[in-house]
Amino acid sequence: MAKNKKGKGKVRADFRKNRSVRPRKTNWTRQFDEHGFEEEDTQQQERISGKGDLTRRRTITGEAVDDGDEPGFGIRLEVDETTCRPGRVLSVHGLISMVEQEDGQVYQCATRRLLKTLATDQRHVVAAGDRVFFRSVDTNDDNIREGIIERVEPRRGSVCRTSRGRQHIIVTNVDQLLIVTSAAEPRLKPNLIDRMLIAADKSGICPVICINKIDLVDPAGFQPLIGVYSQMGYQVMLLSAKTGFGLERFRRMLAGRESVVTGQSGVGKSSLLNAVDSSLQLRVRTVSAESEKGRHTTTTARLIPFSGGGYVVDTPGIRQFQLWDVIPEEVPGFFRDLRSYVSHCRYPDCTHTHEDDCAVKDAVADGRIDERRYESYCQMIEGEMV
Ligand SMILES: Nc1nc2c(ncn2[C@@H]2O[C@H](COP(=O)(O)OP(=O)(O)O)[C@@H](O)[C@H]2O)c(=O)[nH]1
Ligand SMILES: [Mg+2]
Ligand SMILES: [Zn+2]
Repeated sequence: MAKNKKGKGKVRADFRKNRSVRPRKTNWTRQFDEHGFEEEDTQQQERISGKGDLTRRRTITGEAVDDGDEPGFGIRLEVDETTCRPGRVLSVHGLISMVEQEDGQVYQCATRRLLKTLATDQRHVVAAGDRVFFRSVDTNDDNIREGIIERVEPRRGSVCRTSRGRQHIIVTNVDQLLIVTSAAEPRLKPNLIDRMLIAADKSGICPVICINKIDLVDPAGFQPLIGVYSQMGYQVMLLSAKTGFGLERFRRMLAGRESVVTGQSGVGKSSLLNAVDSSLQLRVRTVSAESEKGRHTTTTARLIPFSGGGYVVDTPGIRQFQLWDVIPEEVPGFFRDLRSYVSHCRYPDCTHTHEDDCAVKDAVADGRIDERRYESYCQMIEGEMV
């Protein structure tokens, strides 16, 4: 199966005439306006035809792209490579994206209006982690680097959250999801791990289960749980940011990769990251900040360069990180330990909860499926999916 259709061709797209209401201005856009350049100032070949007020049609030269979380009707715009350069979006702040050039310099970029018009959802035009082509724009101040994003590359591996029934990309183009939990304080919640594993598998991101604060417990007590996950092919790491246990392996796991770090607050995410890269200097929750529980200071994801190469991604709190798009019927397919049994159930539409002659329930009964995992499955499809 072809991943991308490389063939160039003219692709047509219908879209609304540019909105009459200008987007809310931030200081950045005001600054851009003062410098005298416009978002829609573009070197792209575009032609406006048709005369309808509501639907104008432009013919855009670009490549058709038929997969990925392609921003904008599956059209990859042609860019002028003499003026555009590749970059990586480190974070998005309203209308402005911080874009890192290959040499590490960071540009504050606006987004070309055509990209916004093509996007099916305004909020998805540019996301943290996007690979983009941008052109720099002259500013009168040598210390200020500004640019315009001209193209967003197709996305692979996005972490999303839902809000009011809509999908938001928290970060995209990442390799692995570090599911950080703690052995105690707060106590381990395996069902939460199960949810995150599904989110990772669904997104095509490799999950790694990290159990921190192992200094607070007897590690032997965690062996059965580790066994269950390892048997399914998941990586599990026992760690202690406090004693340094497992940190060398943890550092190697991060080096050269792009890792999303997630987990409840207080499990020690910041402590772990600081312990393997002192330059990160992430804020560790102090006892006095403990009372601010539930207040997340991080609201947008950001890619932070890791000293050993790659990036670590700081994400908003776990509450906002939900399963996206997983319907109950899909859940057994994401439970690696359940899925080999489902074809042996009597009813093809078996939900493996109340039905007779259910191969999954039989496997639970004779110990081939871990009971806690099965309960986690039931909880997921009965309550929390919707
Ligand atoms: N005993 C113990 N405490 C830890 C460990 N890692 C972090 N902590 C403590 O757990 C609390 C929360 O840590 P923090 O890194 O802010 O967690 P985050 O909210 O997940 O980023 C802090 O008081 C840390 O000192 C560990 O390995 N062992
Ligand atoms: Mg933290
Ligand atoms: Zn069944």
